[in-house]
Amino acid sequence: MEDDVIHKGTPSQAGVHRTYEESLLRRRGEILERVRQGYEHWKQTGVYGVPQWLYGPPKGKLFQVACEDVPGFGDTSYLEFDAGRTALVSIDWQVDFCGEHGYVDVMGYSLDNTANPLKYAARALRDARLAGLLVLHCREGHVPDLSDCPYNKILRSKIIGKNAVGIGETPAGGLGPLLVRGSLSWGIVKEVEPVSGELIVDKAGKGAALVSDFFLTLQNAGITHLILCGITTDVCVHTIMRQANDLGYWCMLLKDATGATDMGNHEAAIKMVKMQGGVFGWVSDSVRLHAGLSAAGLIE
Ligand code: C5J
Repeated sequence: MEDDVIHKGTPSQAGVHRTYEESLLRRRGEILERVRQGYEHWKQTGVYGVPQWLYGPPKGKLFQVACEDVPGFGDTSYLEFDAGRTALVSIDWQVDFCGEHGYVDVMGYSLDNTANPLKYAARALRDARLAGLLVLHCREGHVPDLSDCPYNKILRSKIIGKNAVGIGETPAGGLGPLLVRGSLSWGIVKEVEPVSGELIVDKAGKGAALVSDFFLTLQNAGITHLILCGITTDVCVHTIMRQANDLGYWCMLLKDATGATDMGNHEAAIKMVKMQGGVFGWVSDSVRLHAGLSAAGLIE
């Protein structure tokens, strides 16, 4: 009995030579082979295909949408989507960003640039609903006690706001406190309001990654591809698109269904997406989305 007792551990050579780097190199070989196949497919068809090796068999019908200036300016390629893994993301169409006496109006910007794209966003929403795509709306806003709003964000809004009205305060003629959850000014405008069953994510900031359950919601819904519309192109839309792109989502921005407080910023933001062969994803519009869904028989 006494002989079975271990009085001290015995040195061993096992595991001294790590296989970690070796297995990483094996994985790199597999990935580069998949990329080579994807590249051949694109060369033959002009399509950035859904990687079924990565996501599994399609959960819905596949459809393709023409995207502009990709891989280079003046070129056209097609982005392929699986209708069962695609979400239309409708970003921050709130009175605060495109309606009277809202946050943007109080800062003194014309509402034209942010309200005009509503017509195209409404079309994209209608088509996405008819095609059975998941629709997710988001809203920027803060809890009524402003405990989730950075002090400097409130301060800056008060300094630029007409009559020193900033976040958390109600301007003359306004519908409620600016950018505060539950206020009518924070609500999504009628033209693109959510319908029953659609997802709504509230975010306490411009992006979605650190300040909301946006990505968890998409992940739980099995979403891999995003079609983005909303306001503003250069702020919330761009931030969310960049965050999603970094996480590997395939992002396509509908350029006619998005707008900025400044037209120059809007144009620049669209161009930025297209640089480097699509550094943040792909750019298309509601007309080409309609054509792609229609060609796949998902809508009339
Ligand atoms: C801004 C947004 N522009 N939703 N917010 O402050 O883009």
